[in-house]
Amino acid sequence: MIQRTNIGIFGKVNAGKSTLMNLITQQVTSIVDSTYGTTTDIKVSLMEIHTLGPIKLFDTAGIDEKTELGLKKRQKTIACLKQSDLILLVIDPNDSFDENLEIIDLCKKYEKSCLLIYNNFRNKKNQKISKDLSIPKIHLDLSDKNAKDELINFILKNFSPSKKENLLFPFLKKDDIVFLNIPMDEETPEKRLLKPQSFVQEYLIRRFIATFAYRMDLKKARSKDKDVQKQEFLRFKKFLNIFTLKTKNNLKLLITDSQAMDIIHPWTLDDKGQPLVEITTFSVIMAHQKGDLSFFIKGTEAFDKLKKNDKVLIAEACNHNRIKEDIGTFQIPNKINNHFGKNNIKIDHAFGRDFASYNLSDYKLIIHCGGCMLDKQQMQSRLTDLKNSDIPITNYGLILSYFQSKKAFKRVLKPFNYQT
Ligand SMILES: Nc1nc2c(ncn2[C@@H]2O[C@H](COP(=O)(O)OP(=O)(O)OP(=O)(O)O)[C@@H](O)[C@H]2O)c(=O)[nH]1
Ligand code: SF4
Ligand SMILES: [Mg+2]
Repeated sequence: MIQRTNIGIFGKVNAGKSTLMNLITQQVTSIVDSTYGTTTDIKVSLMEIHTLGPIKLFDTAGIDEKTELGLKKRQKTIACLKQSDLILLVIDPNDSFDENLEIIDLCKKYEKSCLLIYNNFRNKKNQKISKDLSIPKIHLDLSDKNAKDELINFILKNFSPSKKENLLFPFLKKDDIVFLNIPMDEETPEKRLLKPQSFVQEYLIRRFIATFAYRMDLKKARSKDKDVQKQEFLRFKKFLNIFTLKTKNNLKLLITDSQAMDIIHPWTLDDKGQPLVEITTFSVIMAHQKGDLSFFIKGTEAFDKLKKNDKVLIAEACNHNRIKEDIGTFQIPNKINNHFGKNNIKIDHAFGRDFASYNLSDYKLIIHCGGCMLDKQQMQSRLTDLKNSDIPITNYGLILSYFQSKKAFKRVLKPFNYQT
């Protein structure tokens, strides 16, 4: 998962936004045309800028198109602004400035860095420059390919991306061992691990922390046939014992797929009910890395406050293949129905990237997937909207541990020093 700096190009219709996109990418990435409202959807380009590192560049539609289609474009543009770290506001100095103030206000509201790019291409003599906004600005002819260097230098001089990164496992050190429990089913893609699994494994190995990857057979582990279940338990124990009995204390953490919490929690307790090893889940790690774990914890506790006829939204950030016993469409709804009685809680689903278009204030709780397909900025932008509206959110790893027991919930948070 490359952490990119997201740079969004915004402005009024026809200000030259797509021309700027093409200047930065040095190719025809976006269509440039004098037709009003040429760019309809967000255009994305991934690239590397020397000293800025990997970036994700967005070209957006103008915010001032007053048609019905224009309002739809505008919604997407504002959603994109929330996911951007830096806003390049393209201004046609011969056009009225007022609508640009809205973008500047949004930058302030969402604490985004903003730079003004005056596009000097029409009727240079009559150019009006807006009052001093104390925002760094530059004047360029964006259709001049040579303007790129000047532009990049201007960006580098006035913007430094946040390099703040959550240290994921501050409690782990070189030569510690981490057990990864990766049950696979029909939803598991061919030829690769799921993103959080490969990300965590790579992250650990890079830091000289050894990983042991294990595939649990969940069907056998949950089998009603006691012999089948016992065999699977003994198989798991055989591997767990390698680290907990012999090397003693080198096994510092077991990370499991959230849906196996019902097995992993009891199977990693000793005869006296004491943990043999600390455990957490891949989705809890995702919440810690991209989100705000304390906000998710608070959200999880909102589950107990749900009442009859309340609405819950189960949100998944992608549209993957769903099997019969899928977590979001089967396992979690089942647990909710078992807890509150069938259909007492209304459950809706949101699949894909279009989270903001749901009427989020209708929901008393959002249960989100691990969000592995979202970058940090996208997840943060979802959380900002929810925080502003005081809507609780939890995620699959947290809620499945919570369903298991308060003790299991505490266990998955303990490695991160969170108390509940
Ligand atoms: N000569 C010159 N023409 C420009 C420049 N920037 C934009 N134009 C012209 O202005 C028109 C609109 O440019 P775009 O880059 O498509 O503007 P936009 O802001 O992306 O417009 P929408 O996508 O419709 O909102 C085109 O006809 C461009 O050729 C410039 O720097 N120099
Ligand atoms: S984005 Fe969400 S639903 Fe899709 S694979 Fe990642 S965790 Fe699962
Ligand atoms: Mg455009």
